[in-house]
Amino acid sequence: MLSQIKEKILNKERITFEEALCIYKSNDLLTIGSLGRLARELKSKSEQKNWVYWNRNLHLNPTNVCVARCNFCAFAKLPNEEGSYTYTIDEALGRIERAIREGATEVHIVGGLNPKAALPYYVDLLKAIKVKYPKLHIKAFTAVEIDFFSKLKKLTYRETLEQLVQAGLDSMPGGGAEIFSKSVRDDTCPDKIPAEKWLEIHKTAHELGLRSNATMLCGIGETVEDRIDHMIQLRELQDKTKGFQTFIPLSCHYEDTEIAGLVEPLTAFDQLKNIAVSRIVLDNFDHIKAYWIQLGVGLAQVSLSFGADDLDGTVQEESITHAAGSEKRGLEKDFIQNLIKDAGYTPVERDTLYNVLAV
Ligand code: V47
Repeated sequence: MLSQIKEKILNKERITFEEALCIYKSNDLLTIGSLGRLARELKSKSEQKNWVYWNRNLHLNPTNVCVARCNFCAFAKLPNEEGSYTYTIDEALGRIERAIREGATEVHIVGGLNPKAALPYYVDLLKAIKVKYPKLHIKAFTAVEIDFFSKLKKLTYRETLEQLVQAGLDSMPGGGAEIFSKSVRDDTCPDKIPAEKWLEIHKTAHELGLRSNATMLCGIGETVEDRIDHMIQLRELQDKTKGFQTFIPLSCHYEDTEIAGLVEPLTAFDQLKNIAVSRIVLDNFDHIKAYWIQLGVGLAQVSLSFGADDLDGTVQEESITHAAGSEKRGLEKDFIQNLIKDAGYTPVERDTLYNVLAV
């Protein structure tokens, strides 16, 4: 069956749900890796077949106060809970300043659903960032936050996004997607918007000319069928809008979470299959990201042979996965470049929109 799938990849034919399931069910990991790599190579222009992208960035999480309760999240706190925080604009700028000194070209901003840090706060923050760092690309807000801001101000998604774009928003990250399956969402993140709304907000962003990413959080009790269904829903929207740049399979970390011990953690096989299957199924996404903060640098490097073409960035700050036990944060640029080179690829520094900054 994997050989038939190879034929389809070579003929650039679309992979079905059943074929994706067949890949997940196989344990022929090296063949699966070669299929992911093949799909990646057939997508790239000849000089780019060997490129792996990275950037200089920081993740800024301005508040951990969150009215939603997700059982996989160790980051969220109640308003007056010990350890809760909300940065002032100056504190946020200070954190960016440190990363700018290391050459950051992108700030990735996401935070908790905090009624005291909603649209007016973020409009001020974005404007302040653009005044101080006009060239810094602001990739910010999950669809879940956009929905929250809209409801508080009784605005449509379009109006909310327009205000943020006017303040300096350049693109959107892919968070908050978790797993689209209703039953898994009900069990793990019942306060979050359903899949249809997540997709509607990204569609609206694309219509406004914003590019965005998409994630899938694995290891929260979902089945492989749920993962494939998630990818196919993204593929369908991408057929319509072409606004997604990158897909990022995320791997749950469990420290200090309610879900710890209730689900089977992902194995290395699972994580590598997520990379390969997403590359094969998401034939209309240009990039698949191996997010080293969650995969670890070793598995992220191996992912490059499974179809991933992006290692994310230096990530000088990050709090969400860190709260759940990841100790990884802040890679030196030379280290990232060597990881890529040692895997046989050419490191390419990019900006957020995949313009090449240095090969
Ligand atoms: O939305 C929450 C996930 C996401 C945990 O767009 C967890 O370029 C693991 O979206 N263990 C935020 N994951 C991260 C994210 C992201 C990361 C890198 C690049 C991009 C991009 C986006 O992290 C959340 C949620 O899905 N998350 N808790 C946890 N315990």
